[in-house]
Amino acid sequence: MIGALANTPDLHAAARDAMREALARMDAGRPVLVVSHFDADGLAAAAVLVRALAAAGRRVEPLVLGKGETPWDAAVTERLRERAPGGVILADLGTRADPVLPGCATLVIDHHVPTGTPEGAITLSGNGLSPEPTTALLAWWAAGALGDVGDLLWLAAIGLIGDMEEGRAFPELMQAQARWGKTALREAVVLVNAPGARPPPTPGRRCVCCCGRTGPRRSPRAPTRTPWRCTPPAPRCARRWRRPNASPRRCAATWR
Ligand SMILES: [Mn+2]
Repeated sequence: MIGALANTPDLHAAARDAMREALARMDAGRPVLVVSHFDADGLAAAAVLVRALAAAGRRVEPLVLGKGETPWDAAVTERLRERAPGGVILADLGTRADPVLPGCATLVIDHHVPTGTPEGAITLSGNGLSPEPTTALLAWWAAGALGDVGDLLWLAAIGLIGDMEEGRAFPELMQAQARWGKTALREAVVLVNAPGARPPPTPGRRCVCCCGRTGPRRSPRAPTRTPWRCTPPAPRCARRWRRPNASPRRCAATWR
């Protein structure tokens, strides 16, 4: 095991300490950039971190990476640098030795097999723990340093359910299931991981269907019904198609 959770009797306290130390290293005058994977665990971790940091009065911005992107890609690194963050939190994106933004305070929260120990960063790795906490749960433990995060526990559960193999029992999951309902949490994970889900657009990408170039598009599931229309009418792509009296659905269009 590597990082702040290795050889500690109290994982929760160690995670909170790591968050405190990471924030102390960051420039509080500039936003914390929370960079995350786009799956249920990564999104839930980002949501926990952004909400908890904002509630604690920190400036914070999320950045969800697209499919196939890593923070170590030159193009992604450039996007991170352009944001001029006061610090970076990498959530569920893997654990590597190379710093993403050298000189910028970094907290790595992850549970994948590390390929190295992050240089100059504080690391919360769940890899090697049994049971293995997912990134959203690690983030929730760490966010405890910022105040009461009890109301965000459902997000940790989303990450656990999204990534978890059968039989891994965390008390946090059972608490969340008792409070919000097993079915509701499972359905939320299914929605987040819906087959039509696409990573969010990166700057410069446009959604073909929502930009008016190809006009309204028929639902692939109901090709004979009224065409789906994009609401709001395409000043910015909202990634969702709506029709009257229907719940929002994910846009199945391609990004380019
Ligand atoms: Mn994960």
